[in-house]
Amino acid sequence: MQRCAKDYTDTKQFLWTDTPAAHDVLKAGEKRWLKKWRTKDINILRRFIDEGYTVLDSAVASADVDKFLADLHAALSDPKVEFPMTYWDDQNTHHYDIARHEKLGHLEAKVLDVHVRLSSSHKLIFAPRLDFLKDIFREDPVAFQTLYFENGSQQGAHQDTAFVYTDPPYHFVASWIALEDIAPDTGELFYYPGSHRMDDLLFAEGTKAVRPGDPDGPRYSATLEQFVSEYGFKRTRFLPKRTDVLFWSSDLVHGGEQRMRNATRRSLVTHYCPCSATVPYAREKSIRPTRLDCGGWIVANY
Ligand SMILES: O=C(O)CCC(=O)C(=O)O
Ligand SMILES: [Fe+2]
Repeated sequence: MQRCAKDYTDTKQFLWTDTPAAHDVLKAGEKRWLKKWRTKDINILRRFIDEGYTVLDSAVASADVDKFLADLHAALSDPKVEFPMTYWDDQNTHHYDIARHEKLGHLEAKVLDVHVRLSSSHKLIFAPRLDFLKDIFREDPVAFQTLYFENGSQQGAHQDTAFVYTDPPYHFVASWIALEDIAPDTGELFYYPGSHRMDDLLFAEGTKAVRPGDPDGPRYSATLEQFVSEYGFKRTRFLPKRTDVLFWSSDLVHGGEQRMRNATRRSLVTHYCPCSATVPYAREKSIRPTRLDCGGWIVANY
């Protein structure tokens, strides 16, 4: 893979928090911060700028987690309900399938886009504390992809920019909502603080996004791990309490640890972009975001 410095002179490509000027912007806005900014603790933003991730403790309501999990598990047991999911089987074949309990333990098993199927997900993905996203986007966020994990994904190290696209690029942030206390060895999320500011690694066609059949694809995670270690970034494991929420910047290197024991690791990932950004699938299918009663915006691919 080719290494290429990020061109920060093209400021429109980046969210302000990801630019080298981010701390100046924050300082300039700091006086107004108490009144105008949604984040009541400015260190949360500082950490997001410097480390590419931040954590909000107890950011969603426990009762809302209960309701969401009850609705989801009822849907997965109901033969009349067909939610989509993807996973890899033991023969290394990728599947797009109907989500059922017994398939949730497969490698990278994800139930897709629950935000357009279960209204009880809205209280989680648009919980008031998650308004923090408006400070990063300076406009309303649109939830454009959700992934439910019953177990650890065991997904190799990656940057979401290899798989998730927005126009302008880098214009998205992910949230990871802990739906139970997460124990070690359950395939917990890992990440490398600061890695969102590394040079870009480009695939064979010169893109940050991986294309089907790309010759660099099979070695991508190993190459990225090597790159991260050259920078000296330290691998950190996320062992949150139920209702804690982690946010990561589009280019933060992360993945799922190996599962060393048979235990659940329930979590909900949401990718959000600013209202003015576009997601290719929405443009191609001419679908526009829908506004929910709670004020949040959603769009979905599946
Ligand atoms: O939760 C995990 O194990 C990884 C999730 C992830 O990388 C993602 O959804 O982008
Ligand atoms: Fe990811």
